[in-house]
Amino acid sequence: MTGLCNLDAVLDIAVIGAGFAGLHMLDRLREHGFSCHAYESATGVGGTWFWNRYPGARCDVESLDYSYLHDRELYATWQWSERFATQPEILRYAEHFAHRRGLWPHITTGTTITGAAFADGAWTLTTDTDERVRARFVVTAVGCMSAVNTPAIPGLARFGGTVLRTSRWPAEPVELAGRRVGVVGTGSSGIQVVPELAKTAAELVVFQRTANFSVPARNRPLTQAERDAAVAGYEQRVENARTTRFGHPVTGTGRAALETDPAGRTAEFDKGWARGGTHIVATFTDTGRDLTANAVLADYFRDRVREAVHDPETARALTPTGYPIGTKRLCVDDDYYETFNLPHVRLVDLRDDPIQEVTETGIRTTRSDHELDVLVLATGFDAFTGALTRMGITGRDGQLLADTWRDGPRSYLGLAMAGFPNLFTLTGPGSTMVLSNVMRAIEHHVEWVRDLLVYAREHDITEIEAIESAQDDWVAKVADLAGKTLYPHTDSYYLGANIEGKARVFAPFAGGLDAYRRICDGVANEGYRGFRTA
Ligand code: NA7
Repeated sequence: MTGLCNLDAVLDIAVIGAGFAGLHMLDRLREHGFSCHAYESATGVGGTWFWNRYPGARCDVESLDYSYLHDRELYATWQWSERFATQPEILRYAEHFAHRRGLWPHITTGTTITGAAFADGAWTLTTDTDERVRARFVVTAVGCMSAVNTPAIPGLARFGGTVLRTSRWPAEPVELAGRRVGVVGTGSSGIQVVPELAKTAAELVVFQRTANFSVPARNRPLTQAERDAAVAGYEQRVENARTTRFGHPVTGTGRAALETDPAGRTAEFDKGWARGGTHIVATFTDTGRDLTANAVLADYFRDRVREAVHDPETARALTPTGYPIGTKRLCVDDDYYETFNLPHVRLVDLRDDPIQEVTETGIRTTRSDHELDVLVLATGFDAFTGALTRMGITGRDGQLLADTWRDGPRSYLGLAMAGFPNLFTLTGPGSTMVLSNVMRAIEHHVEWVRDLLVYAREHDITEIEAIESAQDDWVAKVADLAGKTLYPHTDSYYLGANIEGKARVFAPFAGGLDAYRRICDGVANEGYRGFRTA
């Protein structure tokens, strides 16, 4: 790893973050001869896959889709071992890419950007190591889910045992044998970590605020025949990235649930349940937009929970109610529900029995004291905006991004902001983000920003900034699309509802990656319509 670059020099481009987006951006910029460098808080590359190394951490997108496509040789040679890859394997993949493309010397790890200010046509970045970096352009690649949410549970600091966060899990092994472990949070991370912790902990207590919908992964090793078929189908996969809503095809019946008889519906859902993974939600065309149709799918899931969990009271508490399925991120699990049949695993339903405080020895709820040695927080993130607003980004006329976004994020295409020239945000709020395969979104954004920077160089453009009115139109479009979905029915991180005091604004572009890509192409083809250049 290198140290910081020569501080008297002004880089063409500074990249913030060395996860999948930052690595790919850095590589593309280097290919085009820009002077560029990436800065990364972690002591290695991989972003979310560096940090979220809790037992059971896996991608909920299938490995053959959660791969870079822009590097054809890599796609043909990397051998994913399982249908849904584990965190260590995905991290190895990121590290391998960095080696393969010679990126390591151009990345400073273990360095957090704590401030970014635009003045006199360039950005000055400050770091937690008291360094300064100057760059004409900045590209943020900080991820959608990287700013950790630590809940304001009274007494948390007083706990005498070990506190672990799924989002900052230690690299060294954690000894849990014989210990009493509590897990707070039952989103994707909680649902993945619980079955693994149950294998070693003496007692496991799961504190659930909201029961989530979860579908079995049906994970298994990939066969060589499957890998070969993926390589043979590479061109089609690239085409799918351009032409499908999620960046990969999702197979359904093409029919509406409400126009299918109940036995036919159940038969189709059974197929989806047996197949595993999230495809089941696309079985019918209407469950994502019609509440009655959605309830049919939700009821199917609820029946599966009641089937899997032996104790009726625990089954009742684990059964999600009160919001449409799919409006919070659908979880993908390995034996999550079955874990609650084990004698040493207990569920505490915080809706009935809320947390009062954390004590020195455990968690006190209204009805009981739960004695614990280890407390695991699987409490999520200040999603989409947190990593950007916490960075101290100051644009034109000293305006702080955190203030500008106080009433919700405002961007043009999710990629740029009025008042913040020469700054581009990969997977920023207002892009498709987690509503598409994020690998496909990353690849789109990286190529698009690369093209824009090449265009700027070719046209001697030194400043480029989103125009306020174009941004207003984009913000209105994102809101309009969200309003046509069921998402606003539910408190979720999509809306910022998981963070106290955060503006409730649906941040992702819900129109699909294919439509989003067409719009971005149109903007570029019209000489970057909606941008002011100088
Ligand atoms: P999520 O999906 O935001 O889940 C966080 C969980 O933590 C969720 O069950 C929350 O309950 C719970 N939570 C948060 N604060 C509290 C407090 N104060 N008390 C009790 N429970 C709390 O984060 P994940 O890390 O699981 O997943 C994030 C993404 O990573 C996921 O969507 C995938 O894309 C990968 P709530 O539902 O808010 O009631």
